[in-house]
Amino acid sequence: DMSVDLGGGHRLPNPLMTASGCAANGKELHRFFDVGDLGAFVTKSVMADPRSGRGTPRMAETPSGMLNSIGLQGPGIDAFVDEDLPWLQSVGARVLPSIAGSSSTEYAHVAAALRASRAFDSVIGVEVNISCPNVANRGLVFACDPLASAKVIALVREQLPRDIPVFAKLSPDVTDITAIAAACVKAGADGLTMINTLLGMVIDTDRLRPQLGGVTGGLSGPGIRPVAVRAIWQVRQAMFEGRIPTVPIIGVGGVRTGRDALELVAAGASAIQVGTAVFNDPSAPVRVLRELSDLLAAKGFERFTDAVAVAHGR
Ligand code: RRO
Repeated sequence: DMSVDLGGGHRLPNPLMTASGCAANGKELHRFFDVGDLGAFVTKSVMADPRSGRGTPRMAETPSGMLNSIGLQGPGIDAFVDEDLPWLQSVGARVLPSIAGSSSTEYAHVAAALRASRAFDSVIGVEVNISCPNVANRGLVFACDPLASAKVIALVREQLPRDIPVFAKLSPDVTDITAIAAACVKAGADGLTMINTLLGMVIDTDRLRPQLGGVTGGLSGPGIRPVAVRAIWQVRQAMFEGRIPTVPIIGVGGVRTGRDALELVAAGASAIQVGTAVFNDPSAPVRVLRELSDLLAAKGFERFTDAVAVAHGR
């Protein structure tokens, strides 16, 4: 039994999710596996208006992972609720929409529009992306400031019914991630997603110029897994010590195998997202689920939640 409940009474059949951004609305991945088989499908962050994103090239590969400077490309919330969400509902997906904004009122507007959607029944929670590294001005990364984070979370929380858990997606690019986590949970976040990409940069040494159109980009993939493990562990430890109210953590960062997923669970996560790995193996999320399930069975666990309880009992 791999099922898990992350709040709001929505029992997910398993803890595996896509990571936001790696599969915009699900159609790309549905060619490779049934997105309804995931615990939940997480969308690319959606903002109020359509956006074309930053200049190209917007992706670069490095030995430790991938850099992206997409810059919040997307259809805007109206097209999302008219087309993307109904399609996800039609294939039986449980959806965790990721939302973004350049002001707290934009986040609130996007959340309210989601709630008014005819396909809202497919939504099992909302992931609030306060940590995109590719906003025009780094000063606008809400997740670098506890007060700004709290304001966004509180406003989004107000727009949504109680049975829709709100997850705050945190940035690893902060001095003390436990302070941001505490601010989000105290403002009403029902859970945390950790972590977004780590700000990085690649230079083309032939041209002696930055490789990405956006100059800097977010690093994802194998190189950030130890950062995710550290961040999740620190926040879980703070919950254990009573410094942060205990809420579920969705772990994300460089997961490519079932063993990687188990590492994030052991650090403190109760669900797992797979992102960059889908670029080499589009079915990676369901493969990781199978591998995690086999690994837990080999360790004698009958239920995923038993493994979570043992891992988090420190
Ligand atoms: O669109 C992006 O450039 C982007 C976003 Br919103 C994010 O949250 N994380 C990331 O690495 N890229």
